[in-house]
Amino acid sequence: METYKNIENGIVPSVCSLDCPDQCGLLLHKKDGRIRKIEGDPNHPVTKGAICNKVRHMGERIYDVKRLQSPLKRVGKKGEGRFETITWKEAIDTIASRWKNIISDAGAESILPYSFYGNMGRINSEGMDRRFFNRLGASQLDRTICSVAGSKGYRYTMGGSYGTDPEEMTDTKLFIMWGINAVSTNMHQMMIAQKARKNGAKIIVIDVHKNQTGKMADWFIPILPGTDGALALGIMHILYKENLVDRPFLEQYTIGFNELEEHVQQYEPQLVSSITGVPKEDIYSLARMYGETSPSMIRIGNGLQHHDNGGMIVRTISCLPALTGQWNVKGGGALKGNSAFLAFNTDALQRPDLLKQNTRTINMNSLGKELLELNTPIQSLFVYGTNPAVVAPDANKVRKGLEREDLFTVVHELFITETAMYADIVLPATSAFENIDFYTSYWHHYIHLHEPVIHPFGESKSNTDVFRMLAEAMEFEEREFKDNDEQLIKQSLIQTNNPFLQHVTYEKLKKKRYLKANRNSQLLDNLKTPSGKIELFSQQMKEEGYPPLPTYIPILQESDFPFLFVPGPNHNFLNSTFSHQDKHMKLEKTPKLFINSLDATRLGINDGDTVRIWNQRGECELTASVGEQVLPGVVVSQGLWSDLNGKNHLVNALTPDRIADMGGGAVFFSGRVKVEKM
Ligand SMILES: Nc1nc2c(c(=O)[nH]1)N[C@H]1C(S)=C(S)[C@@H](COP(=O)(O)OP(=O)(O)OC[C@H]3O[C@@H](n4cnc5c(=O)[nH]c(N)nc54)[C@H](O)[C@@H]3O)O[C@H]1N2
Ligand SMILES: Nc1nc2c(c(=O)[nH]1)N[C@H]1C(S)=C(S)[C@@H](COP(=O)(O)OP(=O)(O)OC[C@H]3O[C@@H](n4cnc5c(=O)[nH]c(N)nc54)[C@H](O)[C@@H]3O)O[C@H]1N2
Ligand code: SF4
Ligand SMILES: [Mo]
Repeated sequence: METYKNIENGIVPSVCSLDCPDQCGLLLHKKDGRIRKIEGDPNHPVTKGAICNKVRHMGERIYDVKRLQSPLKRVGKKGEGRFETITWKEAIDTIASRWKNIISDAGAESILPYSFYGNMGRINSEGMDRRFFNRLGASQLDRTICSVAGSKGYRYTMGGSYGTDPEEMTDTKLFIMWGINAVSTNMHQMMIAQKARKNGAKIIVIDVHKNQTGKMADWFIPILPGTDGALALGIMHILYKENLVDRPFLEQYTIGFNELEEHVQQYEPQLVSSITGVPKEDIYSLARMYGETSPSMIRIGNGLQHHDNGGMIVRTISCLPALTGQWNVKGGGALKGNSAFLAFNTDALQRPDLLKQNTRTINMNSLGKELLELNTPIQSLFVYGTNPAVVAPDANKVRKGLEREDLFTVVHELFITETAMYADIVLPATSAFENIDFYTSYWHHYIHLHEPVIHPFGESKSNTDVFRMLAEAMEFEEREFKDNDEQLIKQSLIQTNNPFLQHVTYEKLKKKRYLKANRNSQLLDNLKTPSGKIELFSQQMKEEGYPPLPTYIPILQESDFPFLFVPGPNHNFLNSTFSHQDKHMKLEKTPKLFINSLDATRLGINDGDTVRIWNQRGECELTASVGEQVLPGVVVSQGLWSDLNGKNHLVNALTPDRIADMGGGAVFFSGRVKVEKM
């Protein structure tokens, strides 16, 4: 069979590699060997032929003239962006010799890999790289920037990232989109909800911003940032009091329901209203609607857990479907993440056994601090699949760290990003279209195999190839570094203990391209909590120093600056990806700051004014959007914009690098700022 990449003219199947829950099946139209058109695979059971605008215009990015073609070395000052082309041999030799010196001087722990999921392909994002850095004995990176606080909170209740199958939600009667901008960030979730709406379902959105999703809701409930835990407890208070709980379910499948009943008595709707800003009557209506409608579904987003108390918020919300017995109803329950259904053999892929010595672990959210303050300094940084100069919190600190003359930085990228501007060596990366890999969604239940659909761009190389080259240059003899990509995938799919994936093999996947996790083994009988039940009371939490019952803990009041600042992602970028493409920038127009008209009037700010927002960490300039989309005292921006164009658009200059209550998570949305007209 002709491989897809060799097909010059025709339609070839692909998968979207971006860090997005939908993980769409794609069809690429090729002409003269180039991708001319990208569309959703109409036969894919979840994608159903629809994809987002961002990826429909992915070609702009793949063939962008700015895309890197060959390795570079720095010739100017750090951050200046002056580079000279070098060969792969010179690049790899330079890295290996610098690392050998660093290791003999200060130990391998002085080297830090820094990566995230710019490409969700498993072998490229967490395969050969993990083997390499384990064998090297480098510092370990705790990859906490995205969803870890909430996932940990959810796990205390449910035992892992197990939720409702989105394909079962077509008959759901109530959707609560809680802290998720699904229209922009999970469009197929919204498509499913809208289809259900045609059969009478209601869509409630609880958010701090009446954004793309809030505007489509049947009922939008604005809430003050970081207070959702209190709202969930207020709902529980009413559910118990009005006997809207499913007692037989609670008795059979949960522990702690009696303790919880007593505990939530303190969360009187009046008190909850004063904390959350949600009127008391609305709390009653919401609780009754939730208690009386079935099937009901809570889609728990990522936004509401980017707070100091984000873990506890998700821990708390995830107790609600148990109270109403919704886990026993088709299309009912909750969905924070579904990755556990597709858990594969990470040990076989990543080989933690190759790590022979004790090494320190560094939280990726503290990058700036760790670059500047560690006693045993990080001497070399290897960045791939992420753009920390823009996406990591407290960005000015990150950049100060990256500026260190004694830091040897390598960046493997498709573009000269803001981070690559600080690199000593830049290596050109293939796009996911150019690679073989497998993909496991964290929302739907499909695992995909992707075969290369185009040839590598210029001299670019995949992550797995780069780490194989580095292994050779570092003289690692183990055969684990000789495994090719196909072998890496096969090893990952040798299942050990995931009952939902036993039927999946490489051969089957190659034949079918995607396969669905098998949910015939019952979730409620296989819960991975210590008790095997849904834990409304968690002894484990108690032992780890948390309140064992869901509890409202406010976010830190970090300063007296008047506004809480919520800088989320936007519709046309994917984090900072696409923020360099003219097409996507034009679609997104300008970076806005949403502010309530009461606040704007008081500050003399009109719609469309340029405003400066600032705090103790930094500042940036945005365009005011005045109205009722946010509550007074809250300002919201959208998008991780580039500042390479000299524009002062770096929102993370203002975000705190504190660590959330659980899992070492990020707290992007718990910072305070001042706003003034320019
Ligand atoms: N178009 C697009 N899609 C994306 C991304 C992107 O950048 N652009 N990023 C991808 C990634 S990596 C992720 S993690 C997901 C994230 O996507 P989502 O899960 O949607 O998370 P966010 O967009 O960060 O935040 C969701 C909502 O939470 C709200 N929010 C903030 N604080 C609070 C709070 O305290 N309470 C409540 N109730 N709401 C709050 C924000 O206003 C926002 O509307 O999207 C993925 N998909
Ligand atoms: N203020 C604020 N900050 C945030 C967030 C927020 O909501 N607000 N969201 C946070 C969240 S949830 C996340 S997940 C992070 C995401 O932040 P990042 O993980 O940094 O995501 P991107 O900005 O998309 O950067 C991914 C980079 O990987 C590169 N890349 C893509 N494919 C490959 C490949 O195959 N190999 C290599 N070597 N490189 C590749 C891309 O070119 C791109 O520059 O941002 C976080 N930062
Ligand atoms: S970014 Fe998300 S919605 Fe867009 S094509 Fe990729 S997986 Fe689908
Ligand atoms: Mo994320």
